[in-house]
Amino acid sequence: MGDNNSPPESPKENPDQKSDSNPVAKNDSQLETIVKLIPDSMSMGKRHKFWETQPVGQFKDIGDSSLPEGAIEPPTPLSEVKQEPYNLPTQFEWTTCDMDSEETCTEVYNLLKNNYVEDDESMFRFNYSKEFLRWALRPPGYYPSWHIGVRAKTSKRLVAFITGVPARIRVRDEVVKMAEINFLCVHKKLRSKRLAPVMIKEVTRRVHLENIWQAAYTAGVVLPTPITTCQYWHRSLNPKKLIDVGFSRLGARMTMSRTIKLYKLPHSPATPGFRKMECRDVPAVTRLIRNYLSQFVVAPDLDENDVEHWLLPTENVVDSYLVESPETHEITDFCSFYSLPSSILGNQAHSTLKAAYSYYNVAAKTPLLQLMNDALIVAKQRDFDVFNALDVMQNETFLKELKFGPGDGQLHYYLYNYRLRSAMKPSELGLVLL
Ligand code: MYA
Repeated sequence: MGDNNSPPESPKENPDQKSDSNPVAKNDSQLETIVKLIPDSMSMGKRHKFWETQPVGQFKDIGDSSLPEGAIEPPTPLSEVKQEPYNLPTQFEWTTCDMDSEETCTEVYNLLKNNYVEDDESMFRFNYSKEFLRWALRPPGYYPSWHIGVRAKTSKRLVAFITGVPARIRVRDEVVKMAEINFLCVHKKLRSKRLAPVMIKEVTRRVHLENIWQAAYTAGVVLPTPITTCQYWHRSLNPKKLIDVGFSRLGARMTMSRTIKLYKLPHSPATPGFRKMECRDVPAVTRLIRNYLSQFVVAPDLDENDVEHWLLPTENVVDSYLVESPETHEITDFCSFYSLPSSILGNQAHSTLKAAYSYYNVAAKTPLLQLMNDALIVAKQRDFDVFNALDVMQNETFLKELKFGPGDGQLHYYLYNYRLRSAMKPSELGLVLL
């Protein structure tokens, strides 16, 4: 399989280094974490002037089993939370981005379209749609004050952005109120000026003002300290376009026509009773998903309102399908994917790569392999070029068989102010962030 590119968030692997030269290896149970972090051990060796001051797992503490699991710092009384925003360099000012406003939403969209995550070779850049941003940023109970922008004072141009949305995340048997932090972006011309730490501190302050003290986030870069490190896998749906734009390469001894044949899919799903999720399915889907997610170490605690928001199909944003037993009409299985195109940079023929991202899938009766093959079929019907999936939950059980190929980068998951006693395997993680 010739896929050689991950979604733009994952960096290319660094050269291997010997694991036994790693001074932080303290016990065997941590070996997996450390081995995963070694390709980025440049980052582990380097100082993190900002992150060293934050309540996050520190590299020096990896493998120290005397440290307790749970909050790293206790909450402070709300009256002690700083009431005024952090200071920005004088030429900038804070703005709260009202995502209901078409004008503001367009400004955010354009900032991200031109400055958000790229792959290492700058071939692709995420191009989250406006509808997607509205969906991602306005879940049940969202706080408008957590949609934070920075403007240039004179031109009023939006030059940076960071967001949080509330979520209940279960870690083992404790459900913790958290913020999911996403869309951290600083305009390309303003990079490396330490704006990001100020933005992170400001979002932290605003989260604290709501009496929330923990957060979850992902990044393609290694920071102190991932709770797990996942890999993206890619399933070609439109191999010719993927090869033409440099997303994948023709495999050794493969011709284009053999490659097209290899990835061909049936025209319609195979599972009897496979259909799009509807509003009336929310209670059954909630039961199915809650039960399924209970097996993972870290997973969202979803109620019916969350399921309605996050999983009910929204055109060009999120797609969900389920299996309704033709005999009993019971909802037995569920699969979903979200739509996140990438701009193709500097290609004459194609400007957009249409990518579907595996979201939450539950195979209670139908074999997972068959369910996911049906998901690929409907994604192909909807004209996606590629179907991406992380190796989280039980995804490893279908990736190879369904002709996904590994990407070349990694996605690291983090918790803020919450320590796990040891890192997890990706298969122990039941959380997908957008
Ligand atoms: S991940 C997506 C991040 N965005 C992009 O990759 C888009 C393209 N890149 C950019 O826009 C900039 O390069 C960014 C950094 C904005 C990323 N997460 O201002 P600087 C640290 C956390 O000089 P810049 C997402 O959105 C870096 O290690 N920290 O750098 C989740 C260094 O600190 P230290 C990061 O390149 C975000 C410092 O920033 C990241 O101009 C979760 C340098 O600052 C990163 N992705 O700007 C945020 N990249 O010296 C954390 C760099 O210590 C949330 N840095 O190494 C934490 C929870 C908060 C809420 C808590 C509530 C209780």
